[in-house]
Amino acid sequence: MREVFENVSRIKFEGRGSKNPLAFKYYDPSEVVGQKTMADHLRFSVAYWHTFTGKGVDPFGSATMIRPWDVSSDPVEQAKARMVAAFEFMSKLGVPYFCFHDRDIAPEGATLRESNRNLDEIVSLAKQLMQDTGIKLLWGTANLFSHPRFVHGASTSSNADVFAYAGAQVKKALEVTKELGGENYVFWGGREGYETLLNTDMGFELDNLARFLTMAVDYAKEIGFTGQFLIEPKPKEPTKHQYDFDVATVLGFLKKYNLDSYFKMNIEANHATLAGHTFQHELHLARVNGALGSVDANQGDMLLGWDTDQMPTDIYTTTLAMYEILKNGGLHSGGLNFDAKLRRGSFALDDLFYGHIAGMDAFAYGLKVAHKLLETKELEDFIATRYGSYQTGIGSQILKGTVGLKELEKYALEHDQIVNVSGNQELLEAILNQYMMGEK
Ligand code: XLS
Ligand code: NI
Ligand code: NI
Repeated sequence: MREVFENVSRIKFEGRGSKNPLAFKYYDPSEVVGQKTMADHLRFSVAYWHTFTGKGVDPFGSATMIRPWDVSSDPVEQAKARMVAAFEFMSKLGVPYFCFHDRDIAPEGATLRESNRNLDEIVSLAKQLMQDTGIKLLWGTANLFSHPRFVHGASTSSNADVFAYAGAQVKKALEVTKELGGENYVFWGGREGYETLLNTDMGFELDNLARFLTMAVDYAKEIGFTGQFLIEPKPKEPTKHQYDFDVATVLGFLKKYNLDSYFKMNIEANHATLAGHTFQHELHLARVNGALGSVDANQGDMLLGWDTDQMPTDIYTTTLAMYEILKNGGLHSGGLNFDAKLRRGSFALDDLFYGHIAGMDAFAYGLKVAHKLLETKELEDFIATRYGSYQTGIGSQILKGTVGLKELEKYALEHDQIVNVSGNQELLEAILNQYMMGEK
């Protein structure tokens, strides 16, 4: 079969000085950092929807992307050609994983039966290509937001038939994820949220969302799907108020419905910033709650209020993200999935490589800096010293639980001339800069 990316061969690591745009400058998959290779730390994944199915459409303009595989007028044939091209791309890029929604890889049919048949046909091709290339499935998911039937949501729709349809779609998506050896399964809220409380019963919709997730947990057990379930928080878009607003909201929701032991988080950088948090904040909060599962690696634009899903190139952000991931003991079954799309003006085929290489290098650089920071423990030591007052005296009694408000009052009456210590934020930022620039 003729190659689509015929001018590109396997992307190699050439190192810092390289001027070759089709080479890695920092990502050397076999380089050992700490206990693991870079490839094992970073577990990169390509997002099928943006990279292969996305066409560069925006609300003001039509498709711009040059995608030579999109030529057949038969949707199933087109999906097959796209899948073959996808595996050529991923092999040449050297990523170990990919992720998909059911409807990215196979076209929606006229009926649910036909959609399922289309999916089966494409899944068997995917299985073959996965065997041939060794590329694995990081996670699968169901698209419960594009079709007009999901106008009012899926499991939180006011229409019970839509709830049922969404259930059928998740059942099938779980089956194919299992069949392809998927290591995780993602629930992103899609249209699970609301536009106005004038027509919405929020409490009822949240109960239904929990009912739906409970059914998914039960079905996974029934079919023996042992991958990790992930919820991907997002505060807004497409609905004004998404129910899975941020990590804190999702943790509270899961606890309320006794679902917390079944789910971890898939944290997306751009969703964090839309929620008014940093990416690091969301990773950190998930980590300290034992819920850091996987990452949608992208970045937003601070001047724009929507989910721009850009390739992650900001090395400060990737460094602090890798800091959290290393402190988490790694991503375990998760990975760094490039849920990122090229800008509409970056329509050439080679841009697909440039974008992913940029993201992979940014995370590889971040990994090395974060590893160094953890090796010297400079930040960790600072933080430990900062909380040192809890190691002795009244602080240690607070931790042991041997004092109450009465004892605290007695202590405070004798120690009411309080001396605080500086937080030294600017000093720490300067120290971080030294690590970023390789001076430490
Ligand atoms: C959309 C989400 C979506 C999920 C998968 O904003 O990021 O792409 O990752 O459904
Ligand atoms: Ni995402
Ligand atoms: Ni996004």
